[in-house]
Amino acid sequence: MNRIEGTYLDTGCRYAVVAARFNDAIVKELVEGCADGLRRHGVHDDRIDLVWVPGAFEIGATCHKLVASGKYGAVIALGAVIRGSTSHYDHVTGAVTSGVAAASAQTGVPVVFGVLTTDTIEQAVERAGTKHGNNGFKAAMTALEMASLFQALER
Ligand code: INI
Repeated sequence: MNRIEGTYLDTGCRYAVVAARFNDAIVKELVEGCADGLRRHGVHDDRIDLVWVPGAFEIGATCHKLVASGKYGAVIALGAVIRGSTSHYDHVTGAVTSGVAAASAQTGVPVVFGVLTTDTIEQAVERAGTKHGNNGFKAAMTALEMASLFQALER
């Protein structure tokens, strides 16, 4: 049996990070965690492109444009959608989830879903560098693993 899986070793590829400005106090922490994760695994800043978009709704189309360029080994989507008291939450979470999945499926480039979808700001803070770690750092680990896996699958 051939077992094929990715590693956390840097493949030498470029990475793009798409970050939503909405709830930016939280998203900035995710971006920092993500950059920290990539740097600690040998990815120099000149191989990381950081793209800011207004909100999570705009993430999917932006990821699609980036992966379609063929320049990146993986793209990482970061944002924070917080339920609050409106139904806007459901529309935005639905759009960003399907947008990210479609961008990856249509191009064969891994797109990592590092978007927080929480009921409260406290839950988001807990996932942006406090109690539950930093989702941006975890997204960076997934990006390294998926870039390496897809490289192995092409061999
Ligand atoms: N965008 C977010 O990234 N997070 C949210 O919590 C949010 N809420 O709750 O409204 C949000 N809305 C903006 C949306 O993503 C778009 O930027 C906007 O609708 C313009 O298209």
